[in-house]
Amino acid sequence: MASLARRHGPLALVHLDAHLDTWDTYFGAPCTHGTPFRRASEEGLLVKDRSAHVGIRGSLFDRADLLDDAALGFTAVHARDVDDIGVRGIIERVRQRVGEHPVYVSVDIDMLDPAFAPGTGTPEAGGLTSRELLAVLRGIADLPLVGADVVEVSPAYDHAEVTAVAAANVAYELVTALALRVGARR
Ligand SMILES: [Mn+2]
Repeated sequence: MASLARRHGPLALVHLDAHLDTWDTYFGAPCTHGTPFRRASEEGLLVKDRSAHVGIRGSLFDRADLLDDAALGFTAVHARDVDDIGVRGIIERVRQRVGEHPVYVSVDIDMLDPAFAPGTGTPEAGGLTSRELLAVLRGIADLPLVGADVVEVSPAYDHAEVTAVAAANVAYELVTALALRVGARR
């Protein structure tokens, strides 16, 4: 993200995850898989008020977690919101949030329900289906995507490659969306 922000300026972030990942410290440490977007925000890599989490349902450790997150400039589409607004509503909220800003998409595979992604380190019940996630990614594929990642796939906990299949399809959607942008710049 740092190198992309040097090239494009501060980025919008679409962060699909069960967890906020904006804690100040996680188990006492400042640089962990629970803190990357707090650090990115502090380093000026994110444009304020253009970032969104999608799929949030993880444990809160402190009364201030959600307030701190909002103060960093995030909005959160919670997993249970899907029941009310559907995939179309998620896409709409993300698109309004990002606008025309260069955007980075980070997919933590644990945003999916453990039924669709059992192979991950911090599974949380009540997540999205892989069909819903792929539809969200397809629905934002024409945003000005400059970079993306898929994280937290843990083969040791996977069964019948369920998680690997989901993650591979997520990566495919992201790579094709990036290819769209490269094609558009030509
Ligand atoms: Mn997570």
